[in-house]
Amino acid sequence: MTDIILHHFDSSPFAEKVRLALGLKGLEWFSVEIPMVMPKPALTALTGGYRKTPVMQIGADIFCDTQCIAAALEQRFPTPSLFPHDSRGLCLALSQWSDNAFFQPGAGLSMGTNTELPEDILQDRREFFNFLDFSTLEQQLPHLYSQFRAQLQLVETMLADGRGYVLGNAASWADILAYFPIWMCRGNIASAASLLQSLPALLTWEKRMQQIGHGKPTHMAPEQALAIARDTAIDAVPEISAEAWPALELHTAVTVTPQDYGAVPVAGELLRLTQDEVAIRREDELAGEVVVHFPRIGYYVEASA
Ligand SMILES: N[C@@H](CCC(=O)N[C@@H](CS)C(=O)NCC(=O)O)C(=O)O
Repeated sequence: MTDIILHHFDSSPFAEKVRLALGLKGLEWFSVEIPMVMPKPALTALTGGYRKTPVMQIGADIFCDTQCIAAALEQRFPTPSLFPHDSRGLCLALSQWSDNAFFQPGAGLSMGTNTELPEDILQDRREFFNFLDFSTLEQQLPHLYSQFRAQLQLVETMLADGRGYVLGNAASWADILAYFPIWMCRGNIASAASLLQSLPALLTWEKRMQQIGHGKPTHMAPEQALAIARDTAIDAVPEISAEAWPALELHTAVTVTPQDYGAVPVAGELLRLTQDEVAIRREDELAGEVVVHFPRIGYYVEASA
């Protein structure tokens, strides 16, 4: 079973990363729309509590976090590559820049300037985005604009010699990382047009990025995705690498928890622990036996008490 199922919602910038990766690879996929706020019962049945957007499912294997999703897509569908010119390490390292220094001021500006955001979403994100101080958001806006604009300038500089894409002549995960905060800005931040003016190389490249598209999505109901998880055998191969920290045995009961916001621990039995990935096996009433995969970077792995 290699059908790709993406659990996401249209306005999610992190989901846009994965939709573009699917577009870059020209893949067919199934699209399950998830709620923008908690509760998300079908999603958390699959993930064991992880609530962030997006999540990718292939059969009974569930991939959390865009780092992990990019690596899983690349492994299964290597051509065209998300990491051309042997750029895997560079591309994955770049997410520390895009997902934090670039995305976070953009998220603050979205929360602070998009007057169309419904109250339930604002309320949910006030508790969720712990990197923002909502009590002083209004006063922080000029600084957040300055930070976001300075990051846009970095993207302009990356492209200033007229190259087609960040790494040269082929679109890569590096482009997707540099692009997704700009996509968020267009949809959410007041004064987006004036923020984005005077960046000629960025604007030309942005049009190129928009042409990548999203591959070929087909709508799927959440119940169908759960039935697929229940009816499919897990595919993950057990592996504990000798150099992996912490030193834990296969099948140890563990929790995996994001280090940053949305830090809900997911409990299960350790199935994979490498430098790239931690994967745990769990049983769920609705989803059956599943393996939930996370990236290694940015996640706590702890033996359950
Ligand atoms: N590190 C995660 C971050 C994902 C993230 O923050 N997603 C936002 C949406 S764009 C989110 O989860 N928002 C709250 C929600 O969807 O419930 C990743 O790379 O996938």
